[in-house]
Amino acid sequence: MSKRIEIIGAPTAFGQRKLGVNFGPDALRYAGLIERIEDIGHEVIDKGNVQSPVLDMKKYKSEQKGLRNLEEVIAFSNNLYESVNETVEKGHFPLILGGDHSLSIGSIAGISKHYENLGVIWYDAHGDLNTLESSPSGNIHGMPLRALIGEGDEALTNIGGYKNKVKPENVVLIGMRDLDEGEKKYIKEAGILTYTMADIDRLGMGQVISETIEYLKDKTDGIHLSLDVDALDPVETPGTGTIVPGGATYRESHLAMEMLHESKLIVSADLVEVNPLIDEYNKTARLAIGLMGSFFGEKLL
Ligand code: EXY
Ligand code: MN
Ligand code: MN
Ligand code: MN
Repeated sequence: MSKRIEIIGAPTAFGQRKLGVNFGPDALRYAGLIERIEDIGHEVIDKGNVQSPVLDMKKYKSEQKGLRNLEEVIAFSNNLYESVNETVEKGHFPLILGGDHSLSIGSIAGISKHYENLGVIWYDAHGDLNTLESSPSGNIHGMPLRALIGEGDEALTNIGGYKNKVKPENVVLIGMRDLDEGEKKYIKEAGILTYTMADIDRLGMGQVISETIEYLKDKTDGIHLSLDVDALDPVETPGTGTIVPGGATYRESHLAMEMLHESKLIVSADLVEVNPLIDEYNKTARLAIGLMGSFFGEKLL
């Protein structure tokens, strides 16, 4: 079945310290994302990039206490929330291109408003479950999922004018291999279904995704995919700011995307942390659009 997909560029770098991730949306467009999805038979509307607050380079490079670039992250999140909300209201499929992972605070705020029980698949090397207290860095891209669950800075948890966007029992973490101590503790306390890379090694990606779908399908009314390219091994996706060796392979990730497509349960997606300034000739964006091909139903034969 063909979809109407709205591409929303989310050019933010405020959630971390490596400038260039804000060019991710154009790197993905330049690599041919839109043509790739259109060739499958979908209608694609590119809404362009969401307005970003001004980036003051001196401030961006400075040491900051507390949550880094908090005001900018809030302003950006509000803008993204508005755009995503409008797309979902129209009944179109939002595909949000990042940008660092702090953008999910705004994107999922715009989606979850329309669902009682949004499921979230967080495909990432990291849990992104820190609060300021547990964060080793102050970087907000390490915190979005916790904020969406309703914990952390009030302004971040209340983007869109409501709180508790995602329930921990509706979240599945896949690809984990760099969790901070506070995140490990929280995952256990909250009982979040988690597949580490060790689990993927043992079970295989096919089993991991089948179990994920089985776990979410009856208790959720739609599932959002948040795809951080650092979930993949840095050999495949070197152009991203927080690489961790030992990640998911290209083929494992394709299998995951194919199975999510076949499930027909996915209602929205973020593709984040593509940073062309630290990439090898846009390799990461090119790989990511291949994954989007599988995700939107491309067939090899
Ligand atoms: N856990 C670390 C931190 O909070 O600083 C690293 C977070 C990286 C987040 C990346 C995008 O997924
Ligand atoms: Mn992430
Ligand atoms: Mn990550
Ligand atoms: Mn770490």
